[in-house]
Amino acid sequence: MTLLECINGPEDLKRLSQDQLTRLAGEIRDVLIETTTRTSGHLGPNLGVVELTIAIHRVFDSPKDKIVFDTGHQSYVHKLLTGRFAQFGTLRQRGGLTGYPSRAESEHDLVENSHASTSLSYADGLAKAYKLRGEPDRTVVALIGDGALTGGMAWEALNNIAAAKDSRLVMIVNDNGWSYQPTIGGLAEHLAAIRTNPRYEHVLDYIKTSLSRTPLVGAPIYGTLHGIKKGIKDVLQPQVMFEDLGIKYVGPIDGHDERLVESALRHARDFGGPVIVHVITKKGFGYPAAEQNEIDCLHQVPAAGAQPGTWSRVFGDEMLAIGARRPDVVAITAAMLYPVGLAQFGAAYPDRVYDVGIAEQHAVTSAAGLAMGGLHPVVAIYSTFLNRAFDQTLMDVALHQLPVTFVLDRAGVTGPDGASHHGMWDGSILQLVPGMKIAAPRDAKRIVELLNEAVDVSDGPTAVRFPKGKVGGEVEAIAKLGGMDVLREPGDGLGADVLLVGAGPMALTGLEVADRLAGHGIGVTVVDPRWTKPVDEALVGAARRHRLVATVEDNGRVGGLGDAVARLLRDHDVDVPVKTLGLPQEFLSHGSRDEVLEEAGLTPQQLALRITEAVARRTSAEADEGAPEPRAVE
Ligand SMILES: Cc1ncc(C[n+]2csc(CCOP(=O)(O)OP(=O)(O)O)c2C)c(N)n1
Repeated sequence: MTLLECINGPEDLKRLSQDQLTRLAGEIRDVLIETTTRTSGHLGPNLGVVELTIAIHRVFDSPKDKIVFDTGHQSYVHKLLTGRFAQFGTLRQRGGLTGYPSRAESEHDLVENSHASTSLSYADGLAKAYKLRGEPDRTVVALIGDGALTGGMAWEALNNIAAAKDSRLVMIVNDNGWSYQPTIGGLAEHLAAIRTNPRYEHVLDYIKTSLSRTPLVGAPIYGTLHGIKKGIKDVLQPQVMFEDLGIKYVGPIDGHDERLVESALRHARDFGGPVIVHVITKKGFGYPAAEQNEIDCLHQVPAAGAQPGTWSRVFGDEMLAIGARRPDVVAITAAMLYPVGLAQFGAAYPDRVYDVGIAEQHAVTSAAGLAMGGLHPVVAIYSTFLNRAFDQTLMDVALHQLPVTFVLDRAGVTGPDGASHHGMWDGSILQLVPGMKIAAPRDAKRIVELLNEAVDVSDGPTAVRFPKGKVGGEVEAIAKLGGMDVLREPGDGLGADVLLVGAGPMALTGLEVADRLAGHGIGVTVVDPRWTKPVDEALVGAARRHRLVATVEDNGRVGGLGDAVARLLRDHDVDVPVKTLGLPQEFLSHGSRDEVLEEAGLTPQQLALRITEAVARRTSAEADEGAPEPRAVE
C-alpha cells in the first residue's frame, strides 16, 4: 500500500515524518504524470507545487482555514490530499473529477477558480467576513502564481489588503517564472532578479538556518524574519515593493524544501495580519520531460499550442501573411502566445506582438491606444476571457469607433475544462456593443476570408470567433443571399419549409440536419450568415419564403444570433416562427466537446428531431384555420 492511498484528508498528512513526506511527494508526482498523460490536464504547474501543497495542508487547518487557488489548475495535489485519490483517474472526464476546485466535490474546495488573478480579492473578503463575524481562529490562504499576479485585480486587492492590517491572510506567491511562457513585465523582471541573483542560494541558506533557530511563537517572530529581510535588503529587494504597500513579506523560500516552506508558513500564519510568502518553485519539478520542455514546461498535456490543422493554427498562419502585407497590423496576447496561434507571427515580427501578461482588460484598452496611434491591433484571446474586458471593449474601443479586431479562440463548447472555459458568452455580450461586427467562420477557408475582411474594417471593432480543436472539411457556397452563403436549397420535390441559419461550424451541422429532414420530406435551405452581427437584412425576405426559421449556434441561447434574427424579423413584421437553438444558458460542466453538445441537444440527430417537431406544430397551426399561429420559440 502506498502512503498516498492512506491519506484520506489533511489530518493524515500531519502524522507523517519528514522522510515519509519525501516519499509521498514522489508518489504524488507519479500519479500526476500517469493520470494527466492519460486524461489530459495541467501537469507542469502541479508538479511544481507538490511540496508547497503538502506544507500548506500541514500548517493550516482546512476546511476551517480557507485555501484559494489561483489559478485553480494548481489544485490537483490538493485534490489528492483531500480524499480524492481514488477518483483521480476520472480527472476531466464526463462525470469525473473536474480540473479545478469544485464545491460539489469537496468541503476543502471553496473557489471554483480558473480565470486568473481573483484569489486575493476573494481572500480579502473572506478574511474581513471572519473578522466581522467574530471568528478570529480562521486563516485565509491564497496561493497565487506569478502569472496570475500580473492581472490587475490582484493589484487592486493588494491595495485593499494593505489597509486591512488585522486580516488573517497569508498570500503565497508561487513564483516559477512561467505563465504558459516565461512571465513578462516589470513585476516578472523584478521577481526574476531575485531568482537569478548569484547570491540567492547563499541567502536561502541564511534564511534556512535563521528560521530553524527561530522559536515558533506569534507576532514578535515576524520581527526576527523582518530582521533577516532587512539584513539582505541590499542584495534582494522584492520586499520593497510589498513593504511599500505596507504588506509584510517573507522570502524568498525554496518551494521544494517542504520543511522550510512549512516553517515560513507557520510564521506567516502566526503573525496575525496579511503576509506575503514568496516561494520559488520550478514548473514541472521532478519530471525531466516537463522541466526541460522549452515551450511551456508541459503546462498542459496534450500541449495547448496551436497544432497543425487546428482553428488556432489556420488563424496564426493567416496572421503571418497579413503581417507581411500590412505593417500596421500588430498582435496582442494575454500570456498565451502559443495557445492562440501567434507564435509564428511573434517570431517574424517580434516588435509587433505584445504579451501583456494575464491582463485582458489592459490588453483591450491598450489596443484602443494602438488603434488611436494609427495601427490595427488584433487582440487574440480565448472567448471566455473576453468577459472580463467587456467595459473596455464597449467604452474604450467601440465608443471611439476604433479598428480593433478581436480573435476569439475556443468560442463555444470547449470540453474538459468545464463551465468556466466554455466560450458561450461572447456571441451574446458582443451583440450588445454598438458598431461591433462579429464573424463566425465555418471552415478554414472562411477564417482566412473573414479575418482579412475584419482587418480591412477601419471604422470600428470586429470580432472573429471560432471553436477549439481541429477545423473540419471545407464547404463552398452554392449561392449568395445578400452577404451570406447559401449552402443548400431544398431538394427536388421538397418545399421551402425551413430556413436554417447556422453560425460558424454549425452551418456544417445544418447540412447534416438538412439531410435528415429531407428524409422526412421537409425541405431545408441552409444559410451561413458569415457575419452574425449585424444580421444580414436579406434574411427578412428569405424568412418570408419559408414556414419556419431555425437558428443554430454554439453560444448561449440568450442574446446570441438567434435572438438577433428573431428581433430583425419582428422589426419587419415577419410572423414566421423562429426557433432559436443554442446552448442552454447554464453553467455547462466538463466532458468531451461531443458529450457536452449532446447534452445541450445540439447533435445533428437531436436538432433534426427538434426541428421536425417544430414543423409539425407549425403544420397543425396552419391547419387550424383562423386561429393565431402559435410561436414555436422555445
Ligand atoms: C483571466 C485569464 N486569462 C488567461 C488564462 C489562461 N491561463 C491559464 S494558466 C495561465 C498561466 C498561469 O501562470 P501562473 O499563474 O504563473 O501559474 P503556473 O501555471 O505557472 O503555475 C494562463 C495565462 C486564465 N486562466 N485566466
